[in-house]
Amino acid sequence: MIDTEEIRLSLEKELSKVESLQELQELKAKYIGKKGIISLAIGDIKKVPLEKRREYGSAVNSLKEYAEKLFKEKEEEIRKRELQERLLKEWVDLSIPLEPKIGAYHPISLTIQRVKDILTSMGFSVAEGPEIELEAYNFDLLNIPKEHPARDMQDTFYINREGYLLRTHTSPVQIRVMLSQKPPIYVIAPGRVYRRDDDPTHSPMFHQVEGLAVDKHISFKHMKYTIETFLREFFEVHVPVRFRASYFPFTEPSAEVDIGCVICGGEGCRVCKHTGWLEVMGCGMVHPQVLENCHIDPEVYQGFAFGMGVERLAMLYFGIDNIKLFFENDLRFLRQFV
Ligand code: 2U9
Repeated sequence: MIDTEEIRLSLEKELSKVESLQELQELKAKYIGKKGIISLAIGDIKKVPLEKRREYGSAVNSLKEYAEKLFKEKEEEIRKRELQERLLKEWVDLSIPLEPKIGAYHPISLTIQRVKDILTSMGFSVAEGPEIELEAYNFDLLNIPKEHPARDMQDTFYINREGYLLRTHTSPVQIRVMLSQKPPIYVIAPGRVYRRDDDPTHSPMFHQVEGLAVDKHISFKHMKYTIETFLREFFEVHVPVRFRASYFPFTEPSAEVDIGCVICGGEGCRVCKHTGWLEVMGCGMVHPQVLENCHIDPEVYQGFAFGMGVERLAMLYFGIDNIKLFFENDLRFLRQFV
C-alpha cells in the first residue's frame, strides 16, 4: 500500500522543478508509466484487505487522475514556453527595408564602354547588327574566299537555315553600314562574336570592337594616328606602339599592332612572353574589292579598318590572368568592379 497523500506531495514538488519535455517524460514514467509508483499501486489494489479496498482504491484512482491532469498541464506549459522562446529567437521584422546591395557593371561592359567613349570622342558613331548573320555579309562581301579555313564547320557555328551563321566577327556590321550609307563613314561596331574554338584560352563567345573609316583621301597615316591615340587614351599612358606587316583578306596592306608591355614596361615578363611587346589589335586599309562589293568606288574613296578583342584588352587593363573569369559569373570576382 502507498500513502497517496505523501505521493501527491512528492509528485507536486518534483513536478515544480521540471523544465523540459525530456524531464517531464522521465517523471511521468516514474509515477504513471507501466512500472510507475501509481500504476503499480493500482495493480496492488486487489491485494488490499476487503474492508479497506474500496476507500484505498478510490484514493489511488483519484491520485492517478490527478497526476495525469498535472502532467497534461505541465506539458502544455512547457510547449507554450518553448514556442515563445523559438519565436523570439527567429523573430524577423518584415517591415525593415532590405540592405541595399549595389550591383556592378561586368568588366567586359566597362571595357566596351571605355572603348566607345574614346572612339566616339574622336568622331566615330556606334553601329550594331544581328548576331545571326548572312554568310554573304560575314564572309563573301569581305573578300574571304570560299575555301578559306575560317569558313570551316570546325571554326564557324552554322545554323540549320541555309545561308545563315553566328557572326564570327563584327565586320558584317560595317558591311551593312556601307551598303546602307554613303561615305564619309566613321563607325565602330562593338558586340558578341562566336567561334568554335574549344581550347581553354578561348571561349566560343567573345567580344570585339571593330572600327571603319571610309572617306576621300584616307591613308595609312590616318589609321596609324587614330590607333596610336586610341591606345594611349585606353591604357592611360604614352605606350610605345608598333605596326607589324600582316595579312587579312579584307584589308591591304594589313598590320598587327603591338604595344610596349603594360605589365613589365617592356622589360620582359610571362605575359609578353619575354618579348616586351603585346599584340592588341589588327588593322589595315580596306581592300578595294570590299569597297566595290558595297558599291563604293575605290577610285574615289579609301578606308581603314581595325579590330580588337575586348577580353584581351580587359585582361591587360584590369590585370586579369584568366579569360574564364569573364564567363563564370562568380560574385567574388564581379564584386571587385563595383
Ligand atoms: C570591313 C573591312 C575591314 C576589321 C579588321 C582586324 C584587322 C583584326 C582581330 C583582332 C583580334 C579579330 O578579335 S580578334 O581576333 N581583328 O585583326 N579586324 S582589320 O577589318 C574590316 C572590317 C570590316 C568592312
